[in-house]
Amino acid sequence: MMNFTRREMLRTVGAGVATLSLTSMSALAEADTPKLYTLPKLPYATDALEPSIDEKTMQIHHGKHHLAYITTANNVLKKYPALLAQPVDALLANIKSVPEDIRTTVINAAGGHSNHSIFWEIMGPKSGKPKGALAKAIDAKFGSLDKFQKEFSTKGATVFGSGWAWLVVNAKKELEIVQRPNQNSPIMDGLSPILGLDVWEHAYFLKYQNMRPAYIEAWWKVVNWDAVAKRAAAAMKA
Ligand code: MN3
Repeated sequence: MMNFTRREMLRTVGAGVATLSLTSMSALAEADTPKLYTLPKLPYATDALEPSIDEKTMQIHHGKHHLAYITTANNVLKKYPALLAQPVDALLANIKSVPEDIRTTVINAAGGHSNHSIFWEIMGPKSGKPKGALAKAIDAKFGSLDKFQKEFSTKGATVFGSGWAWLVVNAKKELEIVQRPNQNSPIMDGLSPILGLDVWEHAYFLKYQNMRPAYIEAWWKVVNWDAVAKRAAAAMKA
């Protein structure tokens, strides 16, 4: 009886120790393993934006270029789990919190991750037109949708070298069109991007070669205005 009880007790204690050590081991593993960025899935098929954006370009742009930004960002940030633990846009909003020796790489790579995540989101096979509050804001600021699109297209066409044109909500909660070189995110300047146009050659070269304006004209047909309106509403509220 004594033996049995003792054995029982030992077994119970043993199980307790095993449970405890498993728990602390996984807690340790969690603390040691930084939460890495992952490639977001496209919200549509790679051929869904044809003919404006060809499937091959989408496959390479999303599967290779965007992934490369994520890999670089993870490699340089994995030593800083606290920085990686925040959403990428929060990191960019507070870019000065990033150590100086890795800041340029983070601006390029985490910026590239954020920019492309927005880019996939604001495109889609169903384009439509801006509605409601967004339509009103565009008319109030630019005169009409047509005038806005002309101005935005010009901004996109005239980015020198690689970069982006953005429609942002600024600190005064007004719409504004801005250009940014490379992968510099407007979020770093306190702006909320609601529509972004990638004018790096990798975004259009296979189909349009050097004809960036033709790419921009076709791109308007795949802007998902409902997604832009959602971002606008969130930015106006923030
Ligand atoms: Mn790109």
